[in-house]
Amino acid sequence: MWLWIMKVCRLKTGQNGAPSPYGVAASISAASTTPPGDYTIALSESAGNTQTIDPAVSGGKLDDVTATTITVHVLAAPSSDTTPPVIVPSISGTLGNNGWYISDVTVTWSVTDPESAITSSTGCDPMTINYDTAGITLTCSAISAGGTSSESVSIKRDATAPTISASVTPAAAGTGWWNTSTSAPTVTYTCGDATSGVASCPAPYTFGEGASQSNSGTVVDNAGNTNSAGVSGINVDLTKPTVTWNGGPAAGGSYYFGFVPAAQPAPQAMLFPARITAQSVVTVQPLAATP
Ligand SMILES: [Ca+2]
Ligand SMILES: [Ca+2]
Repeated sequence: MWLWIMKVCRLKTGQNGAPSPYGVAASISAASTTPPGDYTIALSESAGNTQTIDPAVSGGKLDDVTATTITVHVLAAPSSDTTPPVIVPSISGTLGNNGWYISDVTVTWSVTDPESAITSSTGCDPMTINYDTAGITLTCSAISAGGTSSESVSIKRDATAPTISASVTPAAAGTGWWNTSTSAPTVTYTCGDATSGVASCPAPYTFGEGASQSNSGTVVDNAGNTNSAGVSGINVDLTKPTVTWNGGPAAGGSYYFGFVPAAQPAPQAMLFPARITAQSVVTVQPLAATP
């Protein structure tokens, strides 16, 4: 609703040229859709001392006035709304850990004002965040006759699984087994995550003895996404084989092999060094066999 304020700018001129003691009366009305502003309206006297002032206004009436103008100031009506719009965000998506979303996130806004119309708003259209981000802030602002208000939301999205790889050291022996020569194998995990970061990565694991062993681990990022890796087919034998003699030489015993020359008189013994060195002594010991 607009408020009309009227000013009459010129008094009637009397017969002798002196200002008339009489004022000029007029009444003006306008539609509520008339925009605020200053309106200069030309006045002229007409027969019967009645004027229609402007097509936009009706009922104008002047009494015996000389040609002049009046200025009408149209002001906006004071608003009865003293509160700005109410803005409520709505967020849809799958929330993971630590405030991170692990899916696409759609943000919509409810903008209302029960007392007056929303005359303008910015940033209040629905928006979908379909990419990983460490943080984006969305702001909706709206204006009504009650004032301006704005609300913001911050979105963190990580919908990408962390990375993980497993490696075994040392390498196996040529037989494909880890043995006393290689020592026990250890699997080590390497983890990474681009957006929210790694929350936990599996610790290294050292295998004991056994065939066809396996081990796996799971990495978790700060948003709660997971990924796994592992190794399998790990054969470990760290125990040397045992040898049992059934008969024959005993472990630790010493035996002569080869030709044992007959005892010779000392002077002659010096003549047969080759025969003496032909004999050998073998000490029997357990073998350090490998699988
Ligand atoms: Ca309001
Ligand atoms: Ca991630």
